[in-house]
Amino acid sequence: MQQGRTTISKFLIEQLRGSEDQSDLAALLIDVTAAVKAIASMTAKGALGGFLGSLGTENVQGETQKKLDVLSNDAMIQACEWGGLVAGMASEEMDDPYMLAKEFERGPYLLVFDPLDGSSNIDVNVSVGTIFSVLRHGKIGDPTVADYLRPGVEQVAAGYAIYGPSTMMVLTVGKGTHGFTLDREIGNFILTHPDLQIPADTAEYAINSSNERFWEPPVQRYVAECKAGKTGDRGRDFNTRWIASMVADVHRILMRGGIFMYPKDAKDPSKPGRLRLMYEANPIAFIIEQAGGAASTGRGRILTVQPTSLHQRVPVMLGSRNEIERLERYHREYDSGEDKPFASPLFKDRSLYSDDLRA
Ligand code: AFP
Repeated sequence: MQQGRTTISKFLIEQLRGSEDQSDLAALLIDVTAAVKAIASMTAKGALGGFLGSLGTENVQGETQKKLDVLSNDAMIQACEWGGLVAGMASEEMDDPYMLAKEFERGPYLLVFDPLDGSSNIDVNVSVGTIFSVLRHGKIGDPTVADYLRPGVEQVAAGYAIYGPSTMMVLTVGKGTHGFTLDREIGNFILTHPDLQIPADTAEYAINSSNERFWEPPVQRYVAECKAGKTGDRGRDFNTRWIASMVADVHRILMRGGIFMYPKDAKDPSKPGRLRLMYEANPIAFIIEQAGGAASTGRGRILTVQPTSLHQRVPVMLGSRNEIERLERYHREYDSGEDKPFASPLFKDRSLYSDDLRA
């Protein structure tokens, strides 16, 4: 299809032509696009829109809610609840799934989303995003929480919007990963990045290094080797980036390769990572795999994790396939006790990670 001319609506209709999801899924994704345009308009107004700052409330994660977190959540609900395409919705900003108003027809899909990812950056004008995931409901009537708890391999669509210098949407319906840029003059998303492919190798890694002492040894080993550069085992120098908006770090990786890590850490042993499985890790993992990359917990594919709760967290390592395979090997060697370099007391002292926290 014509790069620079194909609208997102035409692209979805063509991609889904003949599939069992055909028109309904395209229609739902177009409703999501309408919500994204509304959120893009609010974020672009910044302080002039009165949307900045916090509400003084906390979400189910115990995180301070920004005004735009709630306004973005409302935009997603209002755009998608009335079209007869979803049976229910779940979000980072809502403790329980959203029950449609009784006057609205229930549809075949479940929509799960993080309405404004990276919102701690919104007040400092750094790129933020919206992440969404679509599952089939496959039942009659309103969904229970259990109906949402499906592994990521069952997603029928996933994507994100990034509100940056330009507003883009990147999505997949299981036939590759494709990028669209918002043409504000005509108010439409235009296909600009068809068939995105992540290079298998990279020299750029993204992780919040202030947590280093809390990481498991295989992650410490991997990052230590990157930092050692030419003088170390990798024999080449690495660069690092950390935007603290997952969507922005992931978008960079889709554009030029790289690896993003938010591993399990011992900072709060009750949390197996910071990122949420259902509406951050799973949709992004689907996007990454469809672009030829890999997405792992360190000990297995993210998309095969069986969810046990709506807001559960999971360790996340994703991006250039050869780097993820190396990280998974380091985790296997650590778990089996083979990783001699990390049996040394040096790393035990540096790491607050004790064996009893080993998964
Ligand atoms: P917020 O939405 O609270 O800003 O969190 C963003 C995020 O979930 C993800 O987008 C970032 O990659 C990660 O947290 C940043 O976490 P740190 O602030 O611990 O670096």
